[in-house]
Amino acid sequence: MSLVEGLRNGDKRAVAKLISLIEDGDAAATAAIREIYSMTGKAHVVGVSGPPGTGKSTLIFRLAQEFRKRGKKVGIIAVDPTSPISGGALLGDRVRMGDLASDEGVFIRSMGTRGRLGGVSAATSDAINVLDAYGSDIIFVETAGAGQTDVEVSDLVHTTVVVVMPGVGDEVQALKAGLFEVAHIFVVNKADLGDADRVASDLSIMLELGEQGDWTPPVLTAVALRGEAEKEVADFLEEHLTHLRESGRMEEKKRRRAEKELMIAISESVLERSLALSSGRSFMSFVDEVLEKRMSPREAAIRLLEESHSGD
Ligand SMILES: Nc1nc2c(ncn2[C@@H]2O[C@H](COP(=O)(O)OP(=O)(O)OP(=O)(O)O)[C@@H](O)[C@H]2O)c(=O)[nH]1
Ligand SMILES: [Mg+2]
Repeated sequence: MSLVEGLRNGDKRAVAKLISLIEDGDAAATAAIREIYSMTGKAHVVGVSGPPGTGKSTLIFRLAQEFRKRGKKVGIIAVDPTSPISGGALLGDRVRMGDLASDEGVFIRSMGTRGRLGGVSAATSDAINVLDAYGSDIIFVETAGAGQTDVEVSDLVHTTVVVVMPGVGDEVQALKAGLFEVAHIFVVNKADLGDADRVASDLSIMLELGEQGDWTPPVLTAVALRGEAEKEVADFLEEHLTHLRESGRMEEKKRRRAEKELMIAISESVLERSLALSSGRSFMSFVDEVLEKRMSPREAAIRLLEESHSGD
């Protein structure tokens, strides 16, 4: 059975295999994505971001349990750009994961980028599409608070949840890398440990000072560890999805996502092309031209590209 057939039949192993191929940048993944792409676009994609250790994974596990109770099929991807080892952080945590690991209606996976030229955005975008085509109703994408990655991933999701915690100094300052602007729901977690109310009011003040759109992000305090927050967060996730649909913003989001996906694909194709050219037959002779100052690097590059196009 092909991977795509496996995916259609709800085989988790096919999904896992496909995501490994995506991480590697394998051509088989590219072919599979082409086949399944028309089946995507149904899931509610939720980004969960924030500084390291704030309780993002804990909250996601709780939310997954909550959405299972609501009859939804759940996909979870933890994006870890620094780790080449897939299945690390998340899967190592079977205790916190509880019965989710064996639940047929939940797919959990952490992923790195391994050999993927397009990097984390390309791999994440493809993995979202795989879980979408697999039939997930809701997909959580955890990003490790590495600033740029979170913001990039926010273009690929419908709703962004930002999780912070009290006790690390200026918590609000920690969101300056652009995360603050993309958040739809704030969760101040670990309310059992510190002054979550103060952090929540700082966030609320900052929100009031900012530009008011047609969605005002709620600021919730939580103790994800004890499972005291997921119902409320889940309600707001559903509310935001309804808001997107009813306000017409969903169409805008879809267009932005399509733009982002196309840009990611262009960048990756260009990188692949560059790599192919630099290992091609003519490359060394053009290096000689540059070395001997007969051509500028730019001129040599243009000639090299022209030559390769005429050979297409
Ligand atoms: N006291 C307390 N600890 C919590 C709470 N939520 C999570 N933790 C603990 O905080 C630690 C980090 O939680 P994670 O869920 O792994 O946090 P994370 O944001 O996913 O961490 P990274 O993925 O490493 O950035 C774990 O030891 C959790 O058990 C909470 O509400 N209160
Ligand atoms: Mg985590």
